[in-house]
Amino acid sequence: MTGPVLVPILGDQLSPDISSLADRTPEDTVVLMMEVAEETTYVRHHKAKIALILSAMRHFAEELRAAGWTVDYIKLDDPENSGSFSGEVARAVERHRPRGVQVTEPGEWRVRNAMDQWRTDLPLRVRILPDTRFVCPLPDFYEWAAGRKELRMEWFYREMRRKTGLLMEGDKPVGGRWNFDAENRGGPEAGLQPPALPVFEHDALTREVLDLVSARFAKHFGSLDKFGWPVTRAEAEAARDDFLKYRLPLFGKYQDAMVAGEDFLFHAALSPAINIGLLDPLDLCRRAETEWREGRAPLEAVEGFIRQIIGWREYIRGMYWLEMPGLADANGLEANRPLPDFYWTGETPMRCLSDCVRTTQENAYAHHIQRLMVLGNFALLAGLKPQDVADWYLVVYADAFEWVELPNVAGMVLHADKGRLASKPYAASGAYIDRMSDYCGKCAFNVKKKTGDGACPFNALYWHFLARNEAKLAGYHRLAQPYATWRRMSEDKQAEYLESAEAFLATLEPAEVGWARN
Ligand code: FAD
Ligand code: DLZ
Repeated sequence: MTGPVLVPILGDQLSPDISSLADRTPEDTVVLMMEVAEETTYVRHHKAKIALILSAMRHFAEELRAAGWTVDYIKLDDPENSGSFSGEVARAVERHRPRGVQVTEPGEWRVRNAMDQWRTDLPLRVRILPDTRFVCPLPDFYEWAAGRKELRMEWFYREMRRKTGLLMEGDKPVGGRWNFDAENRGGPEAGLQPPALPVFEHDALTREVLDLVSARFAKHFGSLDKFGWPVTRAEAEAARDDFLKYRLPLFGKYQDAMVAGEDFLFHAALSPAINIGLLDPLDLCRRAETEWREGRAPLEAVEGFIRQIIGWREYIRGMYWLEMPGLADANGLEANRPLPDFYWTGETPMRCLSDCVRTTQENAYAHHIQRLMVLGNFALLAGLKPQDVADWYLVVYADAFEWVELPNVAGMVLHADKGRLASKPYAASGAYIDRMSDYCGKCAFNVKKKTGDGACPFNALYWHFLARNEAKLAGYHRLAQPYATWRRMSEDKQAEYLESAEAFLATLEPAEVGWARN
């Protein structure tokens, strides 16, 4: 057969070295990029997430064209747009009469199924190539997981350190330890002033996209007022350099801290750029290592940062593909309470929760500890249904793709996978939030009060969670101490906690249907 090879590039594959282009030449390749309704609405994404992806896609098409590639770009409002990847690939096959289709595997199970179907439906060869932007190829992850009883991130991370040579001296970790987490638990300090994040000006392409999103997705969650995510490779590189210079040195120390109104603290805020392909994760880690080697950032900060990327990020991705499709329906703790309305509105007197929803709404971002220990901890303790919670996280964050969102929600936060991913649920009472944040001082609730009117709801919810899951969790070694404390309590005290939690749970308004899915 003659004709070019058709290379579809998806909205999170915006890397010039993507595997689908690696063996291609511009002369006999047509790149296909598709803005499609199915992707913009399979969940009702935050407006800023849609704007980020469409603007970055349009800029990437320009980047490819400037490098000599032919790009067939389908815009969302093109009248002939069929609305799905499969429909658009079929139409492009009609238009270009290619001799084959070559595509990099997608980040989501749902899209992988669609791609597999192309092999049956299209009258030509369809090659689906591995995504080489990850450090650990999936077959290697499956091999690592095979036969292990416990799939703990820490062991996997050490393998990745050995594989990449990052922070290694021969076969030993630099500094004599693999992990400097103990040094990375600083709470907020009075007067802590993190440097401002760079905000990128909107060019004509971005303005056009922002207008489109405002008009077409007006009812989706979130605001565009503060939209300033990097949408080009050059902007992403500027954001990266800004992080390495101004925030990496204190990244470790304040990694777990939360400060009301300080939405990014010393975090990288690079996950959207990494996930859509504007930054290469391994290159980013090598640059972070250089900051330590050249004396500009301490080892505990750099090790902590590198662990997030070659440790957690890679491990989470492996776990997604290992555990799907079952992970999407997992509900190991049989939690069935619907998502409360305040996750969408922020209207709750609990200051920690309302601040975390506010930054989510304004920035399509909350940092890790807000996602895990405030929004996630509440979902765990209140027994929210995992699928409602997963939908919420998938909608609201600019960096959310199912491969990374779902294992974090179902595994790390909700223990819905019965501990495949985390050795114990990250359940915590108000005392943790008080220690790690400045939220509690000005909250309507009293974090020191355990039960009754005005008590911080996290306190009673914590014991309610342990008590109602005793049959499932009491055998966990790492929960032995809290269960011993629970059993030592008088029956009256236990009843007080349970009644207090029940009274609070009865006040929760379930969210209206339709926020996350049509
Ligand atoms: P930093 O705190 O500066 O960390 C640096 C980088 O490490 C991040 O950019 C990210 O690439 C990586 N990283 C850190 N922790 C994780 C992790 N647990 N899993 C994967 N990568 C990690 N991250 C996403 O990219 N997309 C998601 O949809 C997502 N959903 C999450 C849901 C829950 C319930 C939780 C607890 C975490 C989730 N995370 C997700 C992980 C983490 O919260 C974000 O990666 C981080 O907040 C992004 O902000 P940052 O770039 O400032 O990260
Ligand atoms: C998230 C998203 C959105 C909102 N829109 C598009 C789009 O119009 N076109 C596209 O190619 N990709 C989009 N994406 C990203 C895809 O959902 C993502 O590539 C797949 O889910 C695979 O991870």
